[in-house]
Amino acid sequence: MEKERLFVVSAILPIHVEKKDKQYSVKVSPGGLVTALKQALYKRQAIWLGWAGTNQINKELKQLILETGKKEGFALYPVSLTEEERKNFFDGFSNGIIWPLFHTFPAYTRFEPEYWQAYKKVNKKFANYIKKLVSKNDLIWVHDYHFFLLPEYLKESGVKNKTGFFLHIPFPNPELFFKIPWRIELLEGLLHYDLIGFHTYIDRKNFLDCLDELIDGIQIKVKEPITQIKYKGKTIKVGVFPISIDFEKYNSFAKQVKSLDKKRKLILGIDRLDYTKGLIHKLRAFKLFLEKYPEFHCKVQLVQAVAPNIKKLPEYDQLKIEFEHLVSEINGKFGTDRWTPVRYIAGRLDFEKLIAYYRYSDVCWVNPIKDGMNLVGKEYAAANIDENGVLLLSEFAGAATELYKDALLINPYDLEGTAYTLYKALTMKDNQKSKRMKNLRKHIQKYDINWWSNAFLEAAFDRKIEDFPVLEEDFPLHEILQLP
Ligand code: GDG
Repeated sequence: MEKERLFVVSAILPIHVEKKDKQYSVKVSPGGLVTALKQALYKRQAIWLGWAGTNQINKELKQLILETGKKEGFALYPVSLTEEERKNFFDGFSNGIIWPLFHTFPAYTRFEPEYWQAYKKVNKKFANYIKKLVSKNDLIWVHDYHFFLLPEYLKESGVKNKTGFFLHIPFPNPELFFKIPWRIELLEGLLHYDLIGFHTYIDRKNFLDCLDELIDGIQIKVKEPITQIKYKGKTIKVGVFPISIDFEKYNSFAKQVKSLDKKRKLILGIDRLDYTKGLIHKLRAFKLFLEKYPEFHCKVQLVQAVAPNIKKLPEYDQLKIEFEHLVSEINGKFGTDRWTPVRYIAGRLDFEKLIAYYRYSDVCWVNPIKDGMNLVGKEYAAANIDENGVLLLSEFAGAATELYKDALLINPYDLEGTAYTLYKALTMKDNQKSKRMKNLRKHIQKYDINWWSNAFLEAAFDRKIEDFPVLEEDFPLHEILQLP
């Protein structure tokens, strides 16, 4: 009997392609999803399908991508898109409609009909690629908001494999979701998956409420841990699987990092440049904090790293300008020749520096307006091995549904409340800090990334990571990808 392999689909492959002097180089990017799936993929006969981040896929690059995957022990397969498809599918439907709306930013949406056409077209394209590569028993795990329609097209093209879907971003309530002109098609598309997974119970509730109001004849039986839906003779499972991190990696790396040359208390922010991350609200609350608590002048510094966003949309340029303006305003108003209140790092920190900041910062400030999960708070706790830090966490991050007891929760819209909670974090007694941090670390260690992958795979396919076939010494890449 043919073995069941794991077939992963994400919009973008977890790689970074560079071209220098007409020579390509390809590296696997150390993003969250790779880490999450590494154990299930590594040296197993898994295939990962996605767009390579460039439209210029030639034979040489394709080969290089295959070889890069091979080194990691799994097959990477690039999907080709035209520039128009890329623009209307990524910038248009995915990041110009779903991303802002699902993160409660309806004013940023543009419901252009050509975006919808591209979304359908690219979902169909992915279905055709999968059809070519999939074997009868493969289990297909699809990731994120780019693929609501994919399982329907897979069925239409005769692919009958089991499919599981995980949404990495929040699911909105009906009032927001109903704005989408193609709302019924999106829900009906999703209902072709065998399992649909969310980060939180709130997301699941929102999804079920939308189904209940929009889909005639649907039967929903809310049950823990897995809810069952019956629709058109099919049973669809819905579950809650809060994603996590590789706790051991952060915990053990933190033991090796060099100490920071610290002159004052550090408040740390690690974010991608995105309007969902609450960066402007954070700076405004910090400004208020400095106004209200002058005793902290010269004694604290907000270190805020802002990693660039690959999404090229006007909202991001605008955000960068506004953010940088506010940094200068705060530093100009409160700073002295010896003290810069906000240390803004424009760009990605290398991993070692990131871990050093996690270990030695007194407070980590996670301030999203809305976030599916947000892994930064979990990483901070895992690397805070001296157990003397405090996590300041927005109640609108998925992580708050798990960490609410031991983090200090904030409403990022409430600037006064946030400034006061920051004050509480900075003045908290050592025994309180260590008690809270111990509890956070215990929870994150128990519910780590392996817990997450296994919980999803078990619910979707009744399989665990170790059930997937291991590769022989010589990786038969061409055979796996059925290439000539
Ligand atoms: C989505 C959902 C959900 C950031 N700056 C630097 C850096 N990072 C790393 C962090 C962390 C990751 O980026 C960001 O994690 P998020 O959880 O915020 O992820 P998103 O990219 O928003 O993605 C989110 C996630 O999917 C998983 O389901 O949690 O809600 O939006 O790992 O460490 N890493 C380094 N330098 C930086 O400057 N090295």
